[in-house]
Amino acid sequence: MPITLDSARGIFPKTLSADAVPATVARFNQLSAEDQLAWIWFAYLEMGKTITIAAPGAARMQFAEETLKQIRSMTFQEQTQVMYDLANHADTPLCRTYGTWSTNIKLGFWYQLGQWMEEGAVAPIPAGYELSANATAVLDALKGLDQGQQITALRSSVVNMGFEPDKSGEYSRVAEPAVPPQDMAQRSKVAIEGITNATVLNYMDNLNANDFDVLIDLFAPDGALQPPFQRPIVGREAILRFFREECQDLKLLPERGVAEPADDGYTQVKVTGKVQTPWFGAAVGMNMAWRFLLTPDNKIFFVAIDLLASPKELLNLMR
Ligand code: ECH
Ligand code: GLY
Ligand code: GLY
Ligand code: GLY
Repeated sequence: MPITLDSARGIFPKTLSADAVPATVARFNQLSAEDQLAWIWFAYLEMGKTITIAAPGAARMQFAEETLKQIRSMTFQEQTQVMYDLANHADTPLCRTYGTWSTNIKLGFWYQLGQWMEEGAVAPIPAGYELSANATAVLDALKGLDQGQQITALRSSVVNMGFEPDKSGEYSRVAEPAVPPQDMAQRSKVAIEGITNATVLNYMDNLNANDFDVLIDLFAPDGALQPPFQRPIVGREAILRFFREECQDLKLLPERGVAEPADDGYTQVKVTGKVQTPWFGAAVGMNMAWRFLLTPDNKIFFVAIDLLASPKELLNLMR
């Protein structure tokens, strides 16, 4: 059977990903805008008991600054309306601006609003707001997930807000500037039990070093990368843009893996381990798998990154 993107997506089918995350997000999406905002607020307070979000860097905040200033100068009623509009995906200028921002700018924007809500400079979620029964049930579901899954669900609720521009037409995306790759002298090398494949090791090391130009050379021209719960991103150009916009300062801590021959001289490799995001640092270790399909000349034809259902999955290297 010739290898295709579709067949590649099915390698290591026994990998159990955290389906509870999209399930929770789907239930969240059914809630009213009012409930959604209060739900996020309560989820955020709950999480804040055990972990803190790192303040976003200035490079990131400058893009949201104008919008934030504008919101800060509004009345409480207007501020509340803006938040409802964002949750409702309303077609307003502000919701359109939000839609052009990268994930990290969106998160930084809400981080700032959250601070201001706590300080009383921005309209708070009304004290004593009572979540609907549905929203309470979805919040309970969230509390039952592990922390990596909780922050993933929280992030997607933020990413989905605003007015999504038509990505086929003219549309200017706004992302923070790329950081320079880490100094050679400061780089460390991963060691993965059971794996000696140079492409896989270089993938981890170059992503950890923010060395995206070298990283992208590991991919075949028609290669694809599938982030957790998303469709594959296809082709070097699109993958490189994703790395620059969304993948700065990640920490990949792969632990073990298995490599096996596949059809047509390809090799399939599964690696499991932890990943840390700069937003939470070492406080949250997400349980992840990487499923690679490598061409006969050892280029990445496909890699899927999965958020795992449980820590037990870290030991599952079965086909
Ligand atoms: C308040 C109330 C009103 C409404 C809102 C509020 C604010 C909410 C805030 C939420 C902040 C949430 C944050 C979440 C961050 C989550 C980050 C995650 C990162 C995961 C990254 C992974 C990377 C994996 C990858 C690997 C690869 O090999 C290739 C690339 C890639 C409360 C005011 C909204 C402030 C900060 C989950 C898994 C390993 C695929 C990227
Ligand atoms: N401290 C979160 C970030 O800037 O990525
Ligand atoms: N935006 C995909 C991920 O970081 O998981
Ligand atoms: N989405 C990349 C990060 O967690 O910062």
